[in-house]
Amino acid sequence: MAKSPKSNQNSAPAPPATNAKLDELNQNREDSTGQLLTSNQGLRVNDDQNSLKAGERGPTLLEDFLLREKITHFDHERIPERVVHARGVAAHGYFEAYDNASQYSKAAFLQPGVQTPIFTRFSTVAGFRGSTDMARDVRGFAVKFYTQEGIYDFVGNNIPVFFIQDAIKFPDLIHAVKPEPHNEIPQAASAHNTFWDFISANPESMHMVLWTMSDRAIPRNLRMMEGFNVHTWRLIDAQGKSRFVKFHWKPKLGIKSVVWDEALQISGKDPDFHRRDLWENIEAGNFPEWELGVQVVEEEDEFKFDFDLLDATKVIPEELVPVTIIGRMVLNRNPDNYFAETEQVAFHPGHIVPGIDFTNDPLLQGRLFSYTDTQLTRLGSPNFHEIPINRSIAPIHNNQRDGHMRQQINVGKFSYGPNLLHDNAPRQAKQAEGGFVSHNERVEAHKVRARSKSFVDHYSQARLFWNSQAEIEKVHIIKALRFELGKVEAESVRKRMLLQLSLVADELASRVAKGLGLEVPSAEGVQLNYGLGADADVAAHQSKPATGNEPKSAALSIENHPLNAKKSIATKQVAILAADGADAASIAALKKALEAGGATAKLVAPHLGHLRTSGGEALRIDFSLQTTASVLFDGVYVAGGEQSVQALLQQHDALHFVNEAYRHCKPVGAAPAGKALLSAAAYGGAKDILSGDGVSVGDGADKFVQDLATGRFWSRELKAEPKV
Ligand code: HDD
Repeated sequence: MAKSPKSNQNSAPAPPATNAKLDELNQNREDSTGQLLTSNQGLRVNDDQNSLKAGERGPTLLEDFLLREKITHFDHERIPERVVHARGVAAHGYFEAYDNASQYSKAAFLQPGVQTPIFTRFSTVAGFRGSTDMARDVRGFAVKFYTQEGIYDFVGNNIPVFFIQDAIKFPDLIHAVKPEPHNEIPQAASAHNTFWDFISANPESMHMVLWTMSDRAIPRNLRMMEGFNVHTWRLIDAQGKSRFVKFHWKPKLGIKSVVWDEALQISGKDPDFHRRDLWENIEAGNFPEWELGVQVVEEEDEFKFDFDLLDATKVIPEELVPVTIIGRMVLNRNPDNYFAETEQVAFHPGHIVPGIDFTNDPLLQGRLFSYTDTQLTRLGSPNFHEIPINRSIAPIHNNQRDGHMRQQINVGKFSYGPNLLHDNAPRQAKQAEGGFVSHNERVEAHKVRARSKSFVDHYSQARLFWNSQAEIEKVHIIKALRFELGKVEAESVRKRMLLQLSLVADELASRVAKGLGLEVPSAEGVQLNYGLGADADVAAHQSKPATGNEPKSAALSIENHPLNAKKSIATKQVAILAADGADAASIAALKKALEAGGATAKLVAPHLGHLRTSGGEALRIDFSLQTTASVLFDGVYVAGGEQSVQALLQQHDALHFVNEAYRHCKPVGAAPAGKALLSAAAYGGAKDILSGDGVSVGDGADKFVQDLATGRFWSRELKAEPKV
């Protein structure tokens, strides 16, 4: 459970959507409004629609420098997409430190009340740039802090653990998860045969894989998911004392996900579902907000846990070390240009400031190499820090020079140090002047290529995660595994996965096995710890099968998560189904109740344009039944008015709309006349629609709004499919 500090939480008014970084970006913004067309050299252009030819019907002349400039620039518009996290969306905002962060860290941006401009990019991992937002995948959660002491990058995910313990395995993991190389199938999903082949032979993945098979991997939107910096880091206080820390972003609106069937459909109906949601909410002033939390462990307590703090496949359960909230982040402005900002932003876990430092987590250590290296390919030059979105607002002075696309004009003849002719400028900064000094950890060791035995237990925390899930969450994990493993062609891989799952929990393995039509194989005599060196003592590194009843941790579940205790309808979207003859009063009453709680309603009708209410009023329709779907909303309400309901009864799409919302366990409501539509939509898995939980007919707006705040009514799914 998160501890709340005595803080100036929410006390500071939201600053206008400008800040030091946004102001600095002004020098690069270009607005053509009212301007004349020019070439890239500033020449005014008279005609850029016709090339220069020898006669109207003759050949184009090589002389046409305007044609050549335009086409050449176009030919070079693309840069390599990120090898992972290619599909992303980002927004500007600010971070504000509460009054309790400075006790742990001397970082200037963590001092009481300090506001720091930030740029946050969310992403999927496996899909290409043009893939769907709704793939079952980890979400990247990367925050660039433009601090007074330079750039600090938080390069995290929405899942607190990782698939592997050592960065040297990352290329294997990513080759396995990306589309298979011979035919580039499947897109925007984890590859089937290769991914599960890798996972089934890599027990350290078992914890993370359960997270990715859970609803965490299909978030409702990016505003309602947690963020984690995964590794254990160090915070260094003003006295130089180091403490271990795990960072968390806690969404103010709680954690919400969709169900898999919705995700599949959203991928077709609106592949931009997440980026659209983020964009529209920021435009509407519903600024997404997260609180930054820390789990702090004193150095002397490093070995008091039964897992290793340096092992990125482990969480520190919040019951063992509570999360202390130390600040908040608000996203309040969309970028001006996707390429210039969201595509060119370059994150790096090695961008740190005094007050934060690394640990020896071998996954983190490898990352510290990878991120600069990848920018050299992607952005093409060691000068990527000069690209406007990457530029620090703290001044930059050093002896680095030249390179492709260098922007800075370094004056003078001194580009080395020490120099006596220029008073040693730029001079090294003392610690007291903010000079960065690495934490002086004592390290004395043999050089070995090895994995620590303290990293070996791969199942206990996977089991803790499984045990912590509510029944509906377990059902979703089982269904996800049946789906994913069902796509695997090799039976040997499916069986090996069942074996791995059985070492997490027998119940998990046997329920998945039922869907695959297989028996769970026996673990006897199987050596499980693959991926060690050829001469490694595999027996000594044998993972321990988890046994006994392990405790639960509420923060690992979505259903039981403390953040979800507070019910709210804020920013939820409701579809009101209506047609000509609808009763304006029922629509107005619902809209008013929704707007009072910060939710919005969209009018969905058989056609676009306007509908005429029973009182003769013209209401603007937001979507036709053909251009939207229930999967894009949080709840569905059928407006009153006999004529309207009769018209909707003639529309298969209207029946499907209601039926589907019910099957996805969303609140369904209707004015009294709308009961007929609900009855007609009661087929298949929705046959008990009129008696189901979270269904309100003629109960007025209040009951529907209450149901909307509750969110989902899982009893329907558990009843419809009792034996999953
Ligand atoms: Fe990574 C991008 C997060 C392990 C190598 N990573 C990237 C991004 C995020 C993460 C959010 C996208 C940043 C953006 O929006 O531009 N990565 C993680 C987390 C990890 C992790 C939370 C484990 C705890 N990554 C990891 C390892 C390696 C990389 C072990 C390599 C050894 N990651 C990269 C990369 C990327 C990247 C290849 C691709 C594009 C980029 O860096 O800028 O360098």
